[in-house]
Amino acid sequence: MPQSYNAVNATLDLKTPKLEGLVANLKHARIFLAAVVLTLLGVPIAQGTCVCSQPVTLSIGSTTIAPCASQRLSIPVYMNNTCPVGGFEIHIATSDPSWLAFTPGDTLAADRVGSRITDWEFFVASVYSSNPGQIIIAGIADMPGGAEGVQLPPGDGLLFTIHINYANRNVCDSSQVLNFALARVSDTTGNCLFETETVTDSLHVLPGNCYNNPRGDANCSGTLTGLDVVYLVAYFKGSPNGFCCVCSGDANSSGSVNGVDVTYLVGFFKGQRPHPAPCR
Ligand SMILES: [Ca+2]
Ligand SMILES: [Ca+2]
Repeated sequence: MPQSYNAVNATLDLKTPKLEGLVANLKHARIFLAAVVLTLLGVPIAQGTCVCSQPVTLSIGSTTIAPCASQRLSIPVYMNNTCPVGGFEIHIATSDPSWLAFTPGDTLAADRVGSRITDWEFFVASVYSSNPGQIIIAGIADMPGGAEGVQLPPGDGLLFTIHINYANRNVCDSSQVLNFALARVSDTTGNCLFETETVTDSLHVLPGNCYNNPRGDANCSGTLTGLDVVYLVAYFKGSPNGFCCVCSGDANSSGSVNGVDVTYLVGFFKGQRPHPAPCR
């Protein structure tokens, strides 16, 4: 086995024939997330610490989004390295997957379009079905059978882009952090890991329009119309669309949304009820 193999292969030299056979098969089945399998088996990707004048820095930029609309977000992840890199395994986790989560089984939950590693011979992203709040991204520069000597030279820029879903219309005026749950970056031999530093920032959901809207403005249009009644009824019939804020559906200021709010809105349009209070 050539000495220039990547992190995973370098580790194999130290392992049992059974494990070597497993990973040999993986080489022919690239859909398999080799690095993650090794991690699950308790096998370190690399041994020791690489010598480099500067730690590898991984960072996720801050993102600000508008509420009240389900959306798929594209968030770049950057790497700054002063020594050549041959592989990595990075885990990124949300702090509250109830409203910010990856899609389990989504092979496009991360891509390397326009990144610094478009020539790498292995790249895969995986979201566990049991934990949509965490994604694992693994990359290997130089695989057996590919071009020789592929690596990431020193530099600074886009490593990959993750795609995550903001899907809860009830969340507004809130934020959470996308954390690096794990960051392993190896040299081109796979024999050692670089020291890493991670930089994260918050994903902010702006305050919803509901803040200035009347209660009962279920569709967050800013005004009360018959469409809000339609929206509320659809919600009770199982529509996946929720509200910008709870107050958007809570026409009677009771603190919850239920059928009484429909009755209240209809009463308001008939002139039998006072104008719903402001949302805030
Ligand atoms: Ca409305
Ligand atoms: Ca209510």
